[in-house]
Amino acid sequence: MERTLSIVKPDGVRKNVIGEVIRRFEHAGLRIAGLRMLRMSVKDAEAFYVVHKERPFYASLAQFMSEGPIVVMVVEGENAISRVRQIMGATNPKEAAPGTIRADFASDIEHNIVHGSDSANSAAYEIPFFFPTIEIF
Ligand code: 3AN
Repeated sequence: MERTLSIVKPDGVRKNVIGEVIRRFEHAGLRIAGLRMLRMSVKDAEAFYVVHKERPFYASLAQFMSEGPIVVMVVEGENAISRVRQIMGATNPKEAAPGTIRADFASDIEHNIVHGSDSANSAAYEIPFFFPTIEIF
């Protein structure tokens, strides 16, 4: 069993696809082990994406991720990290495989609807960033 952190980003909430994202995870046999809606400040988003600090899109990404509410969730299952990323599709929706969340709903490489931890290390940082253990079931 593996756990990963997924986010329906502000564009996903705006496009009304919270349920659709969750449905795709559940349909694939993954389980929602924690779930919450919240809005990050720019500082929260900078801290969440600290690994991207040196990237040219860091400031814009932090701005975007704090522009509206998001839905954060802990997703659990066998190989949850890689399976969630398969269901999400490639970062750039133009390169995302047909039938993936990003191919179906994302508008561009930054506004790409959904986040999923990219490794066990990332998940170990990202899950407790949002969820105390008493909120994971
Ligand atoms: P992923 O979300 O697929 O793991 P990362 O970790 O490389 O992709 O990037 C984190 C987030 O940063 C992406 N979800 C996207 O919103 C944004 N991003 C990534 N690459 C770019 C880029 N070249 N230009 C603008 N935003 C980007």
